[in-house]
Amino acid sequence: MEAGLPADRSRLRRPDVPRADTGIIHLGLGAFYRAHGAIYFDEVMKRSGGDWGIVGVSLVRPDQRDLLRPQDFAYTAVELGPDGEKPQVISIINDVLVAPEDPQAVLDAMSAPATRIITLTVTEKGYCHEPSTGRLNREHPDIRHDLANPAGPKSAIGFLVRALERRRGEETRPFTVLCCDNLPENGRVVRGIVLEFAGLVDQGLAEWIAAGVAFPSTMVDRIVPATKPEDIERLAERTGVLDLSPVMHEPFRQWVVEDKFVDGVRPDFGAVGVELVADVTPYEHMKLRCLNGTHSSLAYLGYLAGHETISDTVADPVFAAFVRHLWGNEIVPVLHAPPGVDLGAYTESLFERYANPAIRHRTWQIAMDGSQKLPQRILGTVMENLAAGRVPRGLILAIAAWMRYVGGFDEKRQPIDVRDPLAAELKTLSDGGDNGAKTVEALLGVSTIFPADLAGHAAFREALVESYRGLIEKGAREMTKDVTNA
Ligand code: CS2
Repeated sequence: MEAGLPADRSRLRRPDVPRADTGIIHLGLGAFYRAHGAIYFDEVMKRSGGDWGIVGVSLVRPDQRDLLRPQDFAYTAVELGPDGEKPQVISIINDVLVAPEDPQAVLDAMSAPATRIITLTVTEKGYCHEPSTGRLNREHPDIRHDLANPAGPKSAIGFLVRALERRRGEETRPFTVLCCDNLPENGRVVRGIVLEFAGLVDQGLAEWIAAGVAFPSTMVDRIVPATKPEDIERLAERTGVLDLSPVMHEPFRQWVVEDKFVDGVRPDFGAVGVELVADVTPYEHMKLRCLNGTHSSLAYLGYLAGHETISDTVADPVFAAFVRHLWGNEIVPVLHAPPGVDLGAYTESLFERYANPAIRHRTWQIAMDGSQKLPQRILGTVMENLAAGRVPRGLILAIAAWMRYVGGFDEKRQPIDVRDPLAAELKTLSDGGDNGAKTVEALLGVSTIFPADLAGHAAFREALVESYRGLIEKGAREMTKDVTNA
């Protein structure tokens, strides 16, 4: 792939852009953060200044550090819009640490007095919690490890608590924990998980954290498909500089942040369009349910129907009608709109974002980690419909499609590469079933996903079994069509 491409990667960082001192340590340096939070911080620095440079931390693999270091941690963010591609170089990252290689260096960086904010994108599963309850999973291997090894944590939660423990010991002010993952009321949930872990270490520490650490909730939004080898080549041909780790993103972005920071210290968010609000909950619900809920629904059904990307899926009229049905009949009726937001216009703009053909966002990518995503994206909406006396058949079909997906074979009996922390358990449950009521029952028994009152709801179970059987007998596309014809 590199043959014939310009090789001087150090030319990416422009010498005339001043380097910001580090004020932020970011845990979980994936493409989403580099195409969202990091760009906002880069703009804040250019507009208003401040010590908001970022040290990224990879919690698992060294790949990002190895790719970014020869580029002096600069990279290109490419906007994929209707008028073509717009690349810009982002140079807000000062260094990348790899936690398993040197956990002490990560704790040192997090404990430094200059560090004021820890941002996180560790994905849903990275919080080592139970998605159905939001509580710490004390049996999680990384949590057990981190409780036993204070000097060398593995999990984000372990790093947060041990760094705060050190700051308390050294009488350094605490930092703000800014969660940028798609969890509901993400600040409140992460606070609960951190306090539970801290309480297992030292009750006094838990009290100190409860009193002094801020965990603002946030709503983050930007569609960022995984970078493909052809993206790298195209970009290099266009710019004449080889960037081995660019990020691709849609034009749209949104960041809503609860204005609650330790000592009021935060970047000048207002200058770059971050919305600062007193209560993020209605924004989070809107985004998680309207966007992520339909994303996951389209991902499972679209994948089973043979569609590679979200834009391919909504180009199919059956799925276009289906997603509009989900918004209009199942999701929006149980939502409270944030102040001044028209949900009809919001969902219509989501449709346009999905349809953007420049964004090759694979259904397989979105289908990952369903066990960690379903509760906040889909199950809450389903429960609220049931409570209002309605059976939301479209979302129930999406849950059935997830059940079919984790069984590991598509409609042509081809194996599916199911990526999920519970993949093995889900496969065993699925294999032990009868491709009907028993399979559904076995999967509904996974209590970290399905709350007992939902799993036991008669009308829900009945509709789910019917959908699941229908997927096997008629296939995803026919079943999807049935929902909107009903
Ligand atoms: C997607 C999200 O992969 C997924 O699960 O639903 O990453 C989605 O693209 C973002 O949340 C959009 O803001």
